Amino acid sequence: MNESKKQSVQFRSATRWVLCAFILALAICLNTWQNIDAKYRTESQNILQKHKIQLRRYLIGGKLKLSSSSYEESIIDLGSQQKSSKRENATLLMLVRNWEIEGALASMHQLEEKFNSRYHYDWTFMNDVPFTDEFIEATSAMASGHTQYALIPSRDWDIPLWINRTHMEKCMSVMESSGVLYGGSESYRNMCRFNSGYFFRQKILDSYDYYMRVEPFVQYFCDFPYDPFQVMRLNNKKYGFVIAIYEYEDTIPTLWSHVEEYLEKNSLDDNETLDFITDKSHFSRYLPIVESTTGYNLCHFWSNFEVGDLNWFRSDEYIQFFTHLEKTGGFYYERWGDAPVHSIIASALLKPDEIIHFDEIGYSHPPYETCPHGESFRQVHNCQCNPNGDNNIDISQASCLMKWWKNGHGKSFLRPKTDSS
Ligand SMILES: Nc1nc2c(ncn2[C@@H]2O[C@H](COP(=O)(O)OP(=O)(O)OP(=O)(O)O)[C@@H](O)[C@H]2O)c(=O)[nH]1
Ligand SMILES: *[C@@H]1O[C@H](CO)[C@@H](O)[C@H](O)[C@H]1NC(C)=O
Ligand SMILES: *[C@@H]1O[C@H](CO)[C@@H](O)[C@H](O)[C@H]1NC(C)=O
Ligand SMILES: *[C@@H]1O[C@H](CO)[C@@H](O)[C@H](O)[C@H]1NC(C)=O
Ligand SMILES: [Mg+2]
Repeated sequence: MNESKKQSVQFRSATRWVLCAFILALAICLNTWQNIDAKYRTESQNILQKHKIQLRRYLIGGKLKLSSSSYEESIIDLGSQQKSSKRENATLLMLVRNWEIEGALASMHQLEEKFNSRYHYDWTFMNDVPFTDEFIEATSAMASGHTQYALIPSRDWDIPLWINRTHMEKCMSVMESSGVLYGGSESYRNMCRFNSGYFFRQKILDSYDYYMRVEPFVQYFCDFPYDPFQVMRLNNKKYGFVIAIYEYEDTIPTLWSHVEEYLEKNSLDDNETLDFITDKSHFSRYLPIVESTTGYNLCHFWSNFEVGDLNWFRSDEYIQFFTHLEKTGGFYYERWGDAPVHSIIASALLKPDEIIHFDEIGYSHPPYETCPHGESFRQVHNCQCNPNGDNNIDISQASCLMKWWKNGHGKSFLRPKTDSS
């Protein structure tokens, strides 16, 4: 054999070995892929099976325990009736500016997908200036129910004439320079006063019993397991919330003293719910996140999501209380939010079981969100949220929910036993 022939044979046998090694590697890989493939297939079948069992137990009226603050069978059982239920006398409600159209549509799309496409409730939009054609067209197209639009009259929105503007402007610039959120904003103050005492008196809402408030760029994480309006009516609820947090005290320096003034003159038949906003104890896991300097613990239901009974808001008791607060000028000289005002009046006038925490509604209004904790619940209702994530406020330090559980209605096993129970 000459040299070149020898090299060629060596080369060919080397090629054969490389080829063999390659085929062997390929075979091993394929085998592993197949194993992984099979593993995924089994896993996904298991999950499907688990999901099916849960869905069946849920839909066929078994007693699957949902994540619920109330443990009231009547509310949990509504889940299985949802398909046959008819519409309540209610509307979805958004106060919004024309330039917020993108956020308005984003919120609408989510609420339609997760809830309203099954019910077709009306959408009501309110604005202090006329809505543009573009806004009306786009929101009407997004809604699965009728849409209607209202222009807020100046007397319900703008600064009342009896407000001392010189004084107001002085207060505003002090608040602004000390960094109070929206401390220098006049329009934010109009919005808060309107949402505290005037939205429910707009003519366009006269024909409804209930509303659900919607804001631009909020999110709904789960398919609604029930119609919240129906839950409200069947259980005689007047106010519903999903998140409760602490207010910034420097927005409401004198609010509580005016509340006390009112309560001294108008004694309550039943002050049980007040414990929610006056309980200053804290839970051993946490140091208090805020210390208030008054009897008010600063807890309030976060009003960017709320479901309310309009007839309660329209009642003399609510309006008298609101009017007493309004006359002090605090909406303008300070920067009272509609959330503490709703919450304080509700806690004074309503019984604990007339307020409901909608534990089953996953919701986000930056920077906070709430996500149902029950794993089965999240699977059955296609939730897109992480109950253990940092943003879930439910039992974090910034949340007042534990105070609601303790003093309000709901997880009654957390409350000390009274003689009657
Ligand atoms: N028409 C109108 N709507 C307003 C005005 N100011 C606020 N709003 C609406 O009132 C609601 C509350 O206002 P936001 O600006 O969201 O106030 P917020 O939720 O306290 O604060 P953010 O953290 O900024 O969301 C939203 O639905 C706004 O679209 C206003 O001047 N005119
Ligand atoms: C309005 O407020 C200013 C500044 O606080 C005060 O000097 C003035 O007397 C007030 N005017 C009235 C009519 O009360
Ligand atoms: C809906 O509620 C309004 C306000 O309470 C009431 O006037 C109206 O009659 C109700 N409509 C129906 C169909 O019940
Ligand atoms: C509720 O009323 C009782 C009896 O009048 C009183 O002792 C108690 O301090 C009141 N609670 C609050 C929070 O005001
Ligand atoms: Mg907002």
